[in-house]
Amino acid sequence: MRRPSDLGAARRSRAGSAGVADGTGGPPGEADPWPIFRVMAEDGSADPAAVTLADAELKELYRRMVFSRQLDERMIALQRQGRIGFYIGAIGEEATVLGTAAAMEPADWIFPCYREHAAALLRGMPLPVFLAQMLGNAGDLQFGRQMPCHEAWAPGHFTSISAPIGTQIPQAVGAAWASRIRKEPMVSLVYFGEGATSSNDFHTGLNFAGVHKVPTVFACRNNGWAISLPREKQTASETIAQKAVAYGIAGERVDGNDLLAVHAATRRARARAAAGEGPTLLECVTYRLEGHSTSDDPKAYRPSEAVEPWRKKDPIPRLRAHLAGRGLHSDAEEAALQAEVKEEIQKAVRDAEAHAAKPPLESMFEGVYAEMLWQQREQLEEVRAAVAADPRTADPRHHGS
Ligand SMILES: Cc1ncc(C[n+]2csc(CCOP(=O)(O)OP(=O)(O)O)c2C)c(N)n1
Repeated sequence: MRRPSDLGAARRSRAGSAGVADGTGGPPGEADPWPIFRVMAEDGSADPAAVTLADAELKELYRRMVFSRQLDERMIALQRQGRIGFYIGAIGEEATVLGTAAAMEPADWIFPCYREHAAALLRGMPLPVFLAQMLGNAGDLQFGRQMPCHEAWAPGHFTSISAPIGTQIPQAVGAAWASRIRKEPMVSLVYFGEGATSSNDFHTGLNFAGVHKVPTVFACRNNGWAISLPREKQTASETIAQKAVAYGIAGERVDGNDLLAVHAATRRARARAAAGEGPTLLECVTYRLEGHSTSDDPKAYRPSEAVEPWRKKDPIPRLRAHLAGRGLHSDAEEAALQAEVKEEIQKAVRDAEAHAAKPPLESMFEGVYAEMLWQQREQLEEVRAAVAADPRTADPRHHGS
């Protein structure tokens, strides 16, 4: 990891370098100032001394990675069948999402981007509540006001998914700064893609956090693409991690498909933040294996040959190979796990769809202000009258509570 004290040296080394970068952040013939931190080789092998997670934790995180993959696949299928309106997932990025989230403490707050559903579930969000948000039914804590995939789970300190790019970054910094003032031991973790590192909010958040040594971990999922824009066209910076230099904070590149490395790097970043040593920008190098969302067709701009090398680096088989190599996971256990996860998701979807009640009509107007304004009361009456007069809404489920 580059700490502020040795960032100047890194920068000079980069500035004085000649030759063509090889795309991994280092020019030929020179020590790479932004090496990728890795614990597990691509075949899953690792130095046992470098493994910082206990066997049971590792197995649990593997199960969650499998769960995340299956949930994403199932939700995409539901969207294709017209059963939910929209989905955006994390296929290929599971190690980045879970490795970071699992390294935080329960009191810490997570400020997600929009691919971190596995982190919401890790923080205790019940699957039925997640699915209710997906369907916008009466079980949805947000009363169907948000697009699908915009869950929030306050009991687990998981704020609402943030679709406007980068806005969650200064929010995470503000929350951590407030905790610091109150002397609470909270560190915030904020997620964003590499595209968001070109946003105003990235600058605002990292600048403030750098100046005030705010306890925030900035987790960039560098998945190579901002919808159809490849990383190379997003920023002229050779790496995302080196953007930390400008803010005087620590930066580190991590193999985002290596759960062990992501977890260890996040633990270090959290420890630094908690000790008052300031924030860290973690660049988790990973890849978006599928489309941006269900509204996207990557075939329009990305040849499948570009994806193939990354399929071979899939974080799930890699961790499976690691576990198998250490005698912690067998083929029979894998088959049982896949079947068990499939059944759990299928059953939860069945139950969620059977719960067909819609959110009450009133919920459109409640909760906007502490008390409804006369304008809202008037609008509510208007909607009630319109619904009552419309034969298409004779279904009592449309009539609210
Ligand atoms: C302020 C704003 N501008 C544009 C968009 C449209 N948009 C949605 S996702 C996205 C790309 C984001 O890419 P990146 O930050 O790399 O995250 P990734 O989707 O790859 O995880 C854009 C431009 C938006 N949501 N918000």
